[in-house]
Amino acid sequence: MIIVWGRRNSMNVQKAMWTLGELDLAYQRHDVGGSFGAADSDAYRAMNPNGLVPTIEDGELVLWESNAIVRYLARTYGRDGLWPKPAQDQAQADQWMDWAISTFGPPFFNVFFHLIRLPPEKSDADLVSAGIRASARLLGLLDRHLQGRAFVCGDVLSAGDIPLGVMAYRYFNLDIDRPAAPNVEAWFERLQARPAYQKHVMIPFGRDHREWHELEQASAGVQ
Ligand SMILES: N[C@@H](CCC(=O)N[C@@H](CS)C(=O)NCC(=O)O)C(=O)O
Repeated sequence: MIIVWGRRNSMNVQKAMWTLGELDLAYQRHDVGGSFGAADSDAYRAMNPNGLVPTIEDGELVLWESNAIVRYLARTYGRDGLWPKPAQDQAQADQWMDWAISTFGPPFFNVFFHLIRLPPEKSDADLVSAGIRASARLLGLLDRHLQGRAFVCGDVLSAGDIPLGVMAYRYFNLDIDRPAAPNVEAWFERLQARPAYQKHVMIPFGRDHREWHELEQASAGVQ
């Protein structure tokens, strides 16, 4: 049984949860982070000195950093291509996972954070506009890559789709202008058809701690 520490509306926690769902692995999740606190406790920091979510435990292994968690789960329990066998395909999966957090993530995070998580009076409109432009430009690059491919590494979903897929749900559900990106849109449609994506990613954002706490009380027991 894999233990997951983290709140369900965190993008980084969702990468781990979606991967667990795709692999049909048994898990138990504990609410930590945001309004659920505890990420700053000594006990939690003994597992994850960053005081951030997610952290997973698998037997003796304690692991943090969401992309490392996705890779570990896909490598250890992967089947049907989640961690592809050819080294070249693994490298492609790595490439898109790293690109998601290092290149697409920072400008897009500004958009999401300033539109959803900050109160309007604290939101920086210039940062949001610049982030929207950069996100659209970068997704244009992904759009060209996805031409003729169902998923980022080819015909089947791989770890390479996971970080980008979690961000895509946010991108396509924000009230922003989006230039057409037909291949990204078709890929996003394919993700939305997956039960594990529906369960772990297609959930409300929770604008703030209070709203998310209320939403979680209404869905008590959802793992
Ligand atoms: N690089 C880390 C970043 C982790 C991170 O920033 N997690 C956020 C949630 S997405 C967090 O813990 N925020 C504080 C909190 O939820 O209390 C990873 O990918 O796991």
